[in-house]
Formats: sequence, C-alpha cells, structure tokens
Amino acid sequence: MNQYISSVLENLKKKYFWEKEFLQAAEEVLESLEPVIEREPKFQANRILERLVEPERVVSFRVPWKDDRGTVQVNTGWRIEFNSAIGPYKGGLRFHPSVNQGILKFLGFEQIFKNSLTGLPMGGGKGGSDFDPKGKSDNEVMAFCQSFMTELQRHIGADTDVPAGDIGVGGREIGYMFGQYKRIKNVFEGVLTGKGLNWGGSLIRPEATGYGAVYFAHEMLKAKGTDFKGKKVMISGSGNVAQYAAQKVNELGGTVVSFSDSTGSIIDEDGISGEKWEFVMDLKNNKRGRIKEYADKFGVKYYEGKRPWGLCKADVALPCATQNEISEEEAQALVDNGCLFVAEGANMPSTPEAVSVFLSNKVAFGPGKAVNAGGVATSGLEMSQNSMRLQWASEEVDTKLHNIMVNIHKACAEAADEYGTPGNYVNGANIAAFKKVANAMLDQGIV
Ligand code: NDP
Ligand code: 2IT
Repeated sequence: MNQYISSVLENLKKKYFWEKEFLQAAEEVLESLEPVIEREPKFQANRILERLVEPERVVSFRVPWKDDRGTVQVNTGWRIEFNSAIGPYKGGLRFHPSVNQGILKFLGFEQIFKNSLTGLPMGGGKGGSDFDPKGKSDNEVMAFCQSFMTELQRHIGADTDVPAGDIGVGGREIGYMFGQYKRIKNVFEGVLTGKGLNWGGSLIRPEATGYGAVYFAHEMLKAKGTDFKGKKVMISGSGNVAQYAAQKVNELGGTVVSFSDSTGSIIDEDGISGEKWEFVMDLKNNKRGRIKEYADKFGVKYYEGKRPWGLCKADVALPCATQNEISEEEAQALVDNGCLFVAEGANMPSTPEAVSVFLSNKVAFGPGKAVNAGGVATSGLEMSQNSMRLQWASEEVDTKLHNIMVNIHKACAEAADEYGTPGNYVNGANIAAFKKVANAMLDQGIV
C-alpha cells in the first residue's frame, strides 16, 4: 500500500482503536484512493486524508426522559458533523441499542462520499442514540424525541445541518422531533427531511432508498446485458429500505424470495408481492411485529436467528438491514448458490472478507455509498422544495431520483475505468466521491 495512506491509517488505528466500524470504513475508502493519491501529489501535500478522517465536530449529550411508569430513563445522543466542504452537514439519525460513537463515525464518514456522489450540495453527517424504540409506547417515543431535540436543536438548522431517518427513525420519530424543533426555535424550516407530506415532506422520500437501490442494481444488470425479469432476488431486513426495494423489484419483473429482521428470516420462493407485500407493510409499519408472523400466516419456512444468505438459490442479493450482516462464509454461500449481483441497500452490510469473496468470484458488487444514495439524494430534493416553498409531483421526483442513480452508476463505472480497475464499483465510488470533496477542501484553505 502507498506509504502516505498506510501511515494515515496506522495513526487512525492507534488513536481510535476501539472504533472498529469506523476503522473498517476508513480503511476501505483510503485503500482504494491509492491511484488518485499517487497521481495528484497536492492531496498529500495538503494533508487532505488526515483532515478527511477527523470529524469537523462531534457533539454528544445526555437525553433524560420519563417512561410510562414515571421512571426516569437516560440515553446518550450524538451528532457527528463530519465534513461540510460541499454543503451543510446531511445524514440520518439512528435509534438502536447498538449505537455508539464509532458506529456513528463510520456512518458519517460514508455519508461524506455518498452525498458527494449524488451531485447535490450536501456535506456529511450522522447522529442518533442508543435508545431502543422497540416495545416503547408512542408516548414514550415522543418523550424521548422531544428530549433528544431539546439539545440537538442548538447544533442544527436548514443551512447548517439537516438530519433525517435511519434505523429506528421513521415518519413518527421525524414528526415528534420536527414539532419540538419548531416549538423551541419558532421557525418552520426544512431542518429535517423525511417529513410528512402535508408539512413539508417530499413525495417519494419514503420510497427513495429502496427504489434508488433497485435503479442502481438495474444499471449493474444492464451493464452485463441483462435485467430483473425472471431473476430471484434475496432481500434482508424488512424495514423502510427492504420494503420499497421489494416493491420496485416486483415492478421490474423479479421475484423477491426473502425478508428478515433481527430475530430471523423467512424464505418464500413463490415471491413476496401483492397481498403478501401489503402484509409485511402493515406488520412492520403499523403493528411493529416480527417477520416470523409472515411464516405463520403464509405457511412458509422461518429460520430463527439466521440471515437469509444461502438459504435458497438467488441471482441477486440486496442486503437492506444493517452493517456487517454478510460474513465471508455467507458470501461464499451466495456465490455457491449462483448469485451474480450484490447491491448494498444498507450501509456496509458486507464484511471486508465478504467483499473479497464477491470480487474474486467476479460477482458484480455495488457498495452501499453508491447503491443506497437515492435516499439522501431525495432528501436533497426535499431541501430544494422546502427552500422554494413548493412541492413537486411524485413523477417529477421519481424521474429526478432515477436520473441521479443512473448518473452515480456512470460516475462509478467511469472512475473505475480511468484509474485502472474496470468493473470495480468500490474503487469507482470512492475515487469519484473523494475527488469532489478533496478539491473543495483545497479551494477553501486550511479550515
Ligand atoms: P428500519 O429501521 O426501517 O429497518 C431496519 C431493518 O433491519 C429491520 O428489519 C431490522 O429488524 C433490521 N435490523 C436492524 N438492525 C439489525 C441488526 N443489528 N441485526 C439484524 N437485523 C437488523 O431501517 P432502514 O430500512 O431505514 O435502514 C436499513 C439500512 O439501510 C441501514 O443500514 C441504514 O443505515 C441504511 N440506509 C437507510 C436509508 C434510509 O433512507 N432509511 C438511506 C440509506 C441507507 P428489526 O425490525 O428486528 O429491528
Ligand atoms: O444512510 C443514509 O443515507 C440515510 N439514512 C439517509 C440520510 C438522509 O439525510 O436522507
């Protein structure tokens, strides 16, 4: 590896040795920047990599709230304002018991590059809390969201930092947080995206990450002379991204054969569409139930504690749950079962070992920062609509989203070609994204 890159990584590992996911994300990006760093010495001369891996600001705070029994609960909240070279900080909020600063730094770091790929003016940020919305009443979720926003409001704003949803944060949570922000600040502004459609939200934002992931995957299939018709598609997760990815796969003629959640997976080789898809939407978004109930209702197999990889044959895999959900062995099982395309709807769902298995077996592999960029891209479109005080029709937003995904695919493929690794979307995405941010940092001096 290039000496400058390896010394930056070594120092980072010494300084933040416990932030495993952040180090994993940083290593993946920096490794693929080797040809750019060697071709353009200005980046090393200006210490761009050292500056890029250090967040501009990390805010962490106490979130006290009262549960329904009147007991005081205390959680931790964070906002990582990672990089604002190309626009206000932008990125989601995750509420999940596993959340810690290292996980949010990995997500914030990825977000810098993802947002750059969208072509829209958005910097990178991420935040969240170790609060677990599962099993909480609406009243408890509201109490938590209000307390969380009471502190977060000091740090964000429509032109400063614009959070959105992620795992555990959907329309309900965005609503409670927006209400509290407006109440404290007395301004109605586009400070959050993923808002309700009658109070500033964009049409297609709920669908955008899943649709965008499938638009990107479709470009990957087209590049190999094929499409979704007749393809078996394995999807993990059953939340926002998984749900709309499944809907779009069905629309394009593919068959969705799996869903999962944190307790297990279901396999339905007849396909999850129509009333079966509606059942999942109701189960997960209204009843907030477990995916096992799908197996009970439709008489298919349920695999307790298992992820779907390798449980049946599939041509395409769309991991849409969480980070590091495909191990080396699971990647091999996918390959052995004939999988030729993997497109990451989630952020960093494949371990580095899994990515190696895919690349060495000539599986076309689309990394999350490119594949799932449609969500934040449509958030960017929501910000534009808010600034103009307009709401575009859904066809207009969907067409813009589709064009953005086609352009991201093209930018990744072209950068991969230009820097000597044709077909490698990992290198292509990292290089194309990095150049835009790094040049903006150079233009703006030592800040
Ligand atoms: P949701 O909370 O709507 O759904 C998450 C899904 O993943 C659920 O099925 C959940 O199961 C499962 N899951 C979460 N954590 C784990 C875990 N530790 N182990 C196993 N399963 C888990 O989140 P989203 O659909 O919004 O997010 C899914 C992924 O997509 C995340 O990686 C997120 O960062 C990424 N993403 C989301 C975007 C968006 O716009 N929402 C944009 C770009 C990326 P259970 O119900 O049991 O918790
Ligand atoms: O990971 C992501 O890109 C998101 N969770 C969406 C971020 C956003 O600001 O819409």
